[in-house]
Amino acid sequence: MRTLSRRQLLKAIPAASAIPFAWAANTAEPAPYGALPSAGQLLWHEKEFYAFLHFTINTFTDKEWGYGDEDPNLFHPTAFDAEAIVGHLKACGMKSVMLTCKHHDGFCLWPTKTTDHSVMNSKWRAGKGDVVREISDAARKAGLRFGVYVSPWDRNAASYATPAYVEMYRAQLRELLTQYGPIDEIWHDGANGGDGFYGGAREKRNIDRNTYYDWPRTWEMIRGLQPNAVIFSDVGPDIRWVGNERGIANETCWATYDPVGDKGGPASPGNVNAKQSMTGTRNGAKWIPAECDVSIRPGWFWHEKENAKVKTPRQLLDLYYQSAGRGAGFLLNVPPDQRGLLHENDVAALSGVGDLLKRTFARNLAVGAKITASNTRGANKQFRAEHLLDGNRATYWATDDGATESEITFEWKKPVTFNVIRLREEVRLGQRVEEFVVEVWQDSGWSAVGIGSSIGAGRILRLDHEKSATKMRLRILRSPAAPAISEFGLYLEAS
Ligand code: FUL
Ligand code: CA
Repeated sequence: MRTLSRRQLLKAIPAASAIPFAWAANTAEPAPYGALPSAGQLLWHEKEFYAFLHFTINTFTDKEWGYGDEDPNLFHPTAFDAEAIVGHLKACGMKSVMLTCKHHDGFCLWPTKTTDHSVMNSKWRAGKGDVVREISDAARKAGLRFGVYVSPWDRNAASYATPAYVEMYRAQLRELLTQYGPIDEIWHDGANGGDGFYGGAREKRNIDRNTYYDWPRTWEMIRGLQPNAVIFSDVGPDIRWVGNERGIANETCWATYDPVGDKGGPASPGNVNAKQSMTGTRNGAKWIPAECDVSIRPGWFWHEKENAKVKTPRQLLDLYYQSAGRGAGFLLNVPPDQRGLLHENDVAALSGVGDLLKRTFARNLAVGAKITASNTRGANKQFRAEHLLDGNRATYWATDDGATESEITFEWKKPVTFNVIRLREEVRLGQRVEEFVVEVWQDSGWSAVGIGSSIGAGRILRLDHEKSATKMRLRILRSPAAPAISEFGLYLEAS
């Protein structure tokens, strides 16, 4: 009997992918690539569109930043209704709500033991009110998650800029993280230090942004109290500021990120190179995806004079594409008014964008395609390309290691008409793909309709014109590790 060399043997066995319906068993998942998301970050990636509520004494004084000397009685919403507010957020598809529990003026919207400057000393609900309780209860009841914004800068606190204040700030966080159920996200603002009331001193106080708060210790405390919460600041550790307040991530936006300070050197909340935050760092050491915070109005707080300046549903949809459509989070601020309700104009804009989003993304028009993959990992069913169309982020198409340039072809019996393409990568395995192109078959050749680099948790390509095709392909042009793509969607933007 002739013995075959290993090379000849391999040649004699047909490539597994060429054998129809003979799926192999027990192929290992691709090895994770680079920095990876935590369990909390994976949950965060699913939120995509969620609300910020800027609400405090500023709502009644027509200010954006309170000085810190305001009388607590100024806080007097006449018809505060947490369930009504949350109901509007839920109706437009938002998945969570983050409340300014304390803004820079130091007024606490919950009955804190750490300061007198709170709802306890306001006549609103005879000092028995608790905005944090009502919003968090309403959120939970409606199936939304709840997050807290707690300003590190406190223009009311006499102790601000001394070590005692850092303890007070931690005590405030401890109250919020232990008395209001599961917290989804904790927001540390980057605005730190400057003029303030400071218990009557009325002076300017500056702090060293890199050292004063001893952030690592605070974050460790948060982890102990709410292990699944993600922590946001200019530099993470879990979610990073996108570097602007316009709600826009860069077209290429990596979830990995190595923050650097404004002038180089170490970064910290309030000291970061914001331009870099828009893009992140390819192959950065940590998974710190971007969050795009933007207000539905020019200001963060409600002002009568801005009632006519609420963004339109189309503008909000644009922002959705430029944030959630680039792998980032879309944190849209909708500030309650002096009644303690969302203003009618804001409600109309929310419902408008909610409707556009729902109608646009209701159905993946690619479903029903005949799919052919240039390579399927281990010829295993677990990694087959059909997973791209099942609407489930947890199932994905992957290739063999080494098959980093690969393609999927979709064919339909009738032409599919679309102008929006959405891709998702299996981010549990890291951010892998570096370059891809989507092409349609026209006449007798392929023509590119969209190209991109980062995919991540969600990447949307919006085309200038509608396209119709009976045949398309997705080509992964560059990926340092076998691609792992969980979704491919085609949509027609609702009019
Ligand atoms: C900024 C703050 O100074 C604004 O008032 C607002 O809260 C925004 C979300 O963050 O840094
Ligand atoms: Ca899938």
